[in-house]
Amino acid sequence: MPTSCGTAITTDGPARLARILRVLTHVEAAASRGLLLSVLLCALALPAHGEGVCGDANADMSVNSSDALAALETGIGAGDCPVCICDVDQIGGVIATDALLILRFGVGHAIVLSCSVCPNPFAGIYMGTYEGVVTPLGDVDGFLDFVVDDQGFFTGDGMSASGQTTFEFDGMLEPDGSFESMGSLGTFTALFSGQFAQGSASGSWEIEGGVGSGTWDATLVEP
Ligand SMILES: [Ca+2]
Repeated sequence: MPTSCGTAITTDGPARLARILRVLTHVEAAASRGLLLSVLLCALALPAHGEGVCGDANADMSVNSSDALAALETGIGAGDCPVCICDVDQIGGVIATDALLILRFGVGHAIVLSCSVCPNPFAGIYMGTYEGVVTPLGDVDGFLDFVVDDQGFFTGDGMSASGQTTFEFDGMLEPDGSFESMGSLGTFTALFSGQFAQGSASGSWEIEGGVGSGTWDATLVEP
């Protein structure tokens, strides 16, 4: 096979090459097939170059031939790399062109990858409950609901069935779905903290001065 790289293929080359060839048989344009194969062979032989989220299909903080292959597989319906990661020219969705751009970037070509912003993975509408103890109110419990937007900003409130207590809180999620945010419980200032997971969230709350604390949990009801 023609390649201008002039260096040996890496140790996992044969298995990856077999996968690449299987994928390439599905790419329709012969010209694109030859070009892609040539660049893929180079990518197998050269060290990874570059870091970043855009183009990093496997989220290992390096953009290389593995990511190009994931984009290529996605382009033919055999993979699931998100548009916001693998559509690196923001044209036409994830297609073979994106795989080629990722490859070129990965082997050090002067290419700028351009991705759209990925929606926050925890975005949606949540509903749940809270409970705890507040001095001098005693036991408190009730319902809460909140919304997380595509950027990870959340806002919500809660209220007991009797109207005895009310929550107000908002803030921004960390990339891992955790947060700490100041809010209010009735006339008190309270610190809310929590952790989002797939389809649910839970955490705790504590009123300034230690006069109250408790827990909360919620379930995603509408993505
Ligand atoms: Ca594209």
